[in-house]
Amino acid sequence: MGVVVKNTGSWYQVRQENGEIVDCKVKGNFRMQDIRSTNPVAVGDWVQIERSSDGVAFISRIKERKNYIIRRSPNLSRQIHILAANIDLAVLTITVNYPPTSTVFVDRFLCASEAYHIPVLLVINKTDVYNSSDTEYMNELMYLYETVGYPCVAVSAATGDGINDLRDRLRGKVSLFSGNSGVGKSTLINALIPGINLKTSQISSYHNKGMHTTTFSEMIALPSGGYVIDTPGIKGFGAIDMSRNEIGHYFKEIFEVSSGCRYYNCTHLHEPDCAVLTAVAARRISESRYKSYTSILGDMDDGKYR
Ligand SMILES: Nc1nc2c(ncn2[C@@H]2O[C@H](COP(=O)(O)OP(=O)(O)O)[C@@H](O)[C@H]2O)c(=O)[nH]1
Ligand SMILES: [Mg+2]
Ligand SMILES: [Zn+2]
Repeated sequence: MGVVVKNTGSWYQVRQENGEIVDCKVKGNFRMQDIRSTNPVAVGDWVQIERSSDGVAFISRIKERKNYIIRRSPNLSRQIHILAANIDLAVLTITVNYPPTSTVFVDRFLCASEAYHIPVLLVINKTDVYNSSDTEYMNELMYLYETVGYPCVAVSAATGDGINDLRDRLRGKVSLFSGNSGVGKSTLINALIPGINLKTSQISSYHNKGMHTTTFSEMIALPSGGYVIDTPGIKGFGAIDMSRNEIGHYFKEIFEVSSGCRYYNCTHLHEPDCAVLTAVAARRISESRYKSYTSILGDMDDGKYR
């Protein structure tokens, strides 16, 4: 068995157990778990390869996935693209400033990762350029998310601060790197793997999103053990099928408190005897998390999720 580390069009790079990388094609018509996807095999898939008589290597079998994340094509609504499979950890890199990251963006990501059952590590990068109020806000965010149950690590890819701590947390895992453009994902991977030299984007204005400099997802082996997956141009997870009632399940602290609501199908917006509203009023649930929750519900009403 080998693991798919890169996919460029119809070719797949498979890393064998002995470390050898083999270029492969896909054999015949693959149907995996009834998924209608544009790619039958994804980065992170464990596969069996065979060689044909003329020496071409083919992927002949895919091991059942423990999870996978998708991007839905906006126009062909039934078609999906599998971004990556078998992820142990989703690493969401954010910056408090340069550029600022909204908590709604973070909470949407956390909500989707709960739905996918993928643990998240929050990495706050660029600590080297933060002034005292940026740092104060960063500490508040770290306190909030640690309390909710998401580990956080503050780093500077530029100075190397916190990188050893981050490296320890990635050891032996397949980690998917996500986050807005310009937050320093590629720079972080370069800091973790000296000599890899991923292209980074110089962004002229932090008010603009950085340019996407890489185009294919790639799984990169960490010298300390494990892999990182860089999904260029992908800020987070694709939309996932969630019903209105499920959203509250994917906010850990809302879910925990919601057993105290009077109605089993409480939306926590306006119902009487809502334990969530009580907890928000008492500041046991953070206002920013609650706002993100209502904002996702609002998106559903606008048809952004199906
Ligand atoms: N000051 C500072 N700049 C950083 C840091 N990490 C990345 N950058 C810069 O931020 C910009 C975007 O980085 P890049 O790695 O391309 O971001 P990506 O789009 O998330 O992959 C580049 O100009 C980097 O040099 C950091 O820790 N501190
Ligand atoms: Mg990048
Ligand atoms: Zn409620």
